Amino acid sequence: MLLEWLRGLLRLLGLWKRDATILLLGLDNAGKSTLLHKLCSNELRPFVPTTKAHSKTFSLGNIKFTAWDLGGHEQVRDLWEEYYSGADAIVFMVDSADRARFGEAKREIQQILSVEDIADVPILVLGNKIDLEASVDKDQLAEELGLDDLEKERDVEVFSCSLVSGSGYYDGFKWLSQKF
Ligand SMILES: Nc1nc2c(ncn2[C@@H]2O[C@H](COP(=O)(O)OP(=O)(O)OP(=O)(O)O)[C@@H](O)[C@H]2O)c(=O)[nH]1
Ligand SMILES: [Mg+2]
Repeated sequence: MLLEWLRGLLRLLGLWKRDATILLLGLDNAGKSTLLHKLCSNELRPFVPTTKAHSKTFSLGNIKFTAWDLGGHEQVRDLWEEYYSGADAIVFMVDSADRARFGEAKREIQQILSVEDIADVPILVLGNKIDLEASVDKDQLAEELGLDDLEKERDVEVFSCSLVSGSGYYDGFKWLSQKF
């Protein structure tokens, strides 16, 4: 309790700094590489599908994030679990306009939620591409992914965002930053 209070005060004064390792997960084409580049350089640029895990570092507020972009193609998803042990948080990205793949995205996030070792790791779910007409809002996305009736203890929050219009993802990271 006292520690929480002290940490809050130090954070307020800008004196509490820390490092956090996060994993960017989600199906291929969700926008993970685009997000990481945007967070590091505030630019939008196209990427070829990620086949090789790579990390980048950026700071938001008082936190220095090291983010692992692992690639979302089915063939490389087996790699994800090798990174779980060092993770402080998971960012799970979903193309919120790609309704045909919600079932596949649900399977993947439910699999992540079933892993005991990361039961305490906060998960930021980003419903990306809300600039597209076909996109669903965060409540519908939560329902589609089976996140609307999670137990209270799970630290999972859904935010809608668009990297193209530049909205929403910062709020998601603000939520995540409070976890450290
Ligand atoms: N309309 C729209 N397109 C986006 C947005 N964010 C990313 N994209 C596009 O989505 C496509 C996939 O983006 P990537 O960042 O390569 O996706 P990824 O999740 O890294 O995919 P993998 O590396 O294959 O796992 C690209 O064509 C991006 O330009 C967005 O907010 N809106
Ligand atoms: Mg990628």
